[in-house]
This record gives sequence, structure tokens and C-alpha cells, in this order.
Amino acid sequence: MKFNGNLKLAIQKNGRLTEKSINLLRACGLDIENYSERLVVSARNYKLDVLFVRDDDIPEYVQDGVADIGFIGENVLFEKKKNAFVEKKLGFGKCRLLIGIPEDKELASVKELNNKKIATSYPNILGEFLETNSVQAQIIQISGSVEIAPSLGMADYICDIVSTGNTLKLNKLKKSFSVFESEAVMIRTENLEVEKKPLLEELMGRIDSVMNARKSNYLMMNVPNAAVERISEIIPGVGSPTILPLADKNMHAVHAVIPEETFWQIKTDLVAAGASGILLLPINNMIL
Ligand code: PRT
Ligand code: ZN
Repeated sequence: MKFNGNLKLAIQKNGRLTEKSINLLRACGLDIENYSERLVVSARNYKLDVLFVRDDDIPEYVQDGVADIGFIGENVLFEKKKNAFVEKKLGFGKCRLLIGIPEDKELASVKELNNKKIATSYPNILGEFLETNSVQAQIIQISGSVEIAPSLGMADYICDIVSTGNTLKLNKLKKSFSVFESEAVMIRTENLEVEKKPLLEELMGRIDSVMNARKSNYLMMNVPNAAVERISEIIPGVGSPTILPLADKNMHAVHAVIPEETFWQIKTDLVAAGASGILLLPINNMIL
């Protein structure tokens, strides 16, 4: 396997990043067969081997060149302090590392962390945060279920990953200071073999195209001739809309690519201006 010339990508085997990583690769047109039982899967239509590993091992694999590239949460990457080059953010796996405190406590300033015990699985990231803020606190390193540490009397506060905040609530904790923002990123080994560079560049181009497309939708509607100008003003987006004559001489079709989040903001104005038969379609790929 080592010398087959394929680009080697490490992704999480079984966890929160797995499905989104595979979805992204498939959206890039890569044919990756059922992966659940295997450690390595080769794409059928691209010189790419996907290695399935624990997320904690990905920075080291990429540093050592066992994998050429990896998809990994920035939280793990920065905690592990390995040498790998961040190529791009991937737009999924977003979360925040923050200080969680008991519901009945208040923290007015970061300085109030002085001399406290803080439980975390991220001693390096927390350590840097405390240092930046010139705070001396005791870091209690635990590998899982950090949120129960205050109720067990092991620590005053915690520093853990939060996305919805439900886990904090369940443990009678609440959010305090934000320590680190994270999302999944693509990392690359520092010494990528020259022959693999075109494979990586092609893959990155496809990822850009998929990510651009995910941020946009394709909007189509029918518009009375007199309203075409008004409708064109309402539509935000990438370039000017496409305006096409219809069989009905009084109407035109208007098509446009719009940012995903804007549809519900403009929908009422479009209808009020006379648009009908409004369709909003997903876009698979978009090359700018
Ligand atoms: O087995 P392996 O080591 O590969 O997986 P893992 O258990 O270490 O990681 P996993 O699958 O839980 O998470 C992988 C990555 O997903 C993390 O490194 C983050 O980059 C990202 N991510 C996004 C999250 C969350 N959201 C998240 N909510 N990782 C963990 N959580 C946990 C958090 O630790 C806490 O226990 O979810 C809980 C909080 O969630 P809420 O929604 O209740 O706030
Ligand atoms: Zn892990």
C-alpha cells in the first residue's frame, strides 16, 4: 500500500466527523464503498486511499507522513501540537471549547479563575488560554466525562467542548468564557511527495466547488414583464440574474444563484412584486 502512489487521507473511523467527512468526499465525486468494517478503503475512481483511524491519532499520522492529508477538528490538532500544515477549513464539526461553571456561580472576569481547579481533556489549549490571560489555575486532566468533575468535587470548573449546551445543562453547569473556536480542517504533511501534488490540488479544487455550492441555492421563478426590473433588484447574489423569454409573451423566467440564507428574507418581496412558480434548488458544484 505504501508505494501505490495514491494520496492517503486519514479520517475519523467512528465519531462525529465520520459521516460528514465521507459525505464531503462523495460530493466531490469520489466513489468510496461501504467503509464500516475496513481500515483502508481505496476510492474506485481516484488515486486516493482513505485511512480510518481515531481522531486523536490523525495529527501524528500526518506529521509522520503515514497519511498525506487528514480531516480533523482544530481542537484536536492544536491540543496535540503536531507539525502539520492547515490547508483549509471544511465547514463542519463546528464547536467551542469553553469554561463551564456551576449554575449557581458567577464569573465576572477571567482573573477569577486564579487558584481554581479546572477539569479538562484539553490541558494544552486551556494552559495557553490561562497564560495569555496571566491566570494561575490548576489544570485537572481527565480524558472523558469532564462535566461531572464539579459535582464530584474534583474541580471548581470545567473546560470542555460545547455545541448545543445540553450536556452542560444536564450537569447543572452553564457557559462562561469562550476558550477556543473549532471546526474540521484539512491538514497536510509538510513534505508531500511531488507526484502527489496534482492529486491534492485536484481534490482541493473539488472541495472548494462543493463548499461554494453548499453556501448557495438556485432560484427560479416566472415574472410578468413589467415586474422583471423590480424582481432583479430584490434578488441578491452571485452575478446578475438570467432572464429568459417564456411561451407566454407577457412573462419571463428569472433564474439566479443566491446565498443560502437569503431566500426566506426575499420570498415575501418576490411574491408581492408578482413572482409565481418559485423554485429553490440545491447546487451540487460551483466553480467561481
Ligand atoms: O473515538 P475517537 O477518539 O475518534 O472520537 P472522540 O470521541 O474523541 O471524538 P468525537 O467523535 O466525540 O468528536 C470528534 C470531533 O467533533 C471533536 O474533536 C470536535 O472537533 C467535533 N465536535 C463537534 C464535538 C462536538 N461538536 C461535541 N459536542 N466533539 C465533542 N462534543 C461533545 C463534548 O465533548 C460534550 O461531551 O459533546 C458534548 C457536548 O455537546 P452538547 O451538544 O451537549 O453541547
Ligand atoms: Zn478522540
